[in-house]
Amino acid sequence: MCDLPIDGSAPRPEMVKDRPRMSERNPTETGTLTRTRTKTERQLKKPPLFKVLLHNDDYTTREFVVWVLQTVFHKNETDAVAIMSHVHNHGIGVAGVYTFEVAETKVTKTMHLAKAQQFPLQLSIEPAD
Ligand code: TYC
Repeated sequence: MCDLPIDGSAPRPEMVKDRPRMSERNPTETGTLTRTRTKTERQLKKPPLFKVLLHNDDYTTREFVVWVLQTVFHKNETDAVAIMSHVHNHGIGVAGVYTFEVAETKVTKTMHLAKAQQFPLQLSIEPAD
């Protein structure tokens, strides 16, 4: 899927995902017929993934941690309670696995929410294997 102009005008090059890139067109213009691989045919690199880790503390309420896991990390109640309990019992646990920017945004949001309630909740990010 890509966004095309709604007025029916020609899409700009960056809107067309399957258009061959300049670097892939026949550069010598010899008249030789070449076939360029579409984006679907090219090897698409998967981005590196990162774990968002939740750290236990003695002050943040279980209820707040479950709420954060549901609202920021989109866990259902069962999974949220299981993750919170794991962190409570083992000291650390995975809230979710994301690309770096998404992981960073979730950490920032959660820290702000925790600070607003004066909870010392700590999170960290580490590369997923
Ligand atoms: N240990 C906290 C309590 O007993 C609960 C808690 C769980 C806090 C997970 C932080 O990441 C955490 N109230």
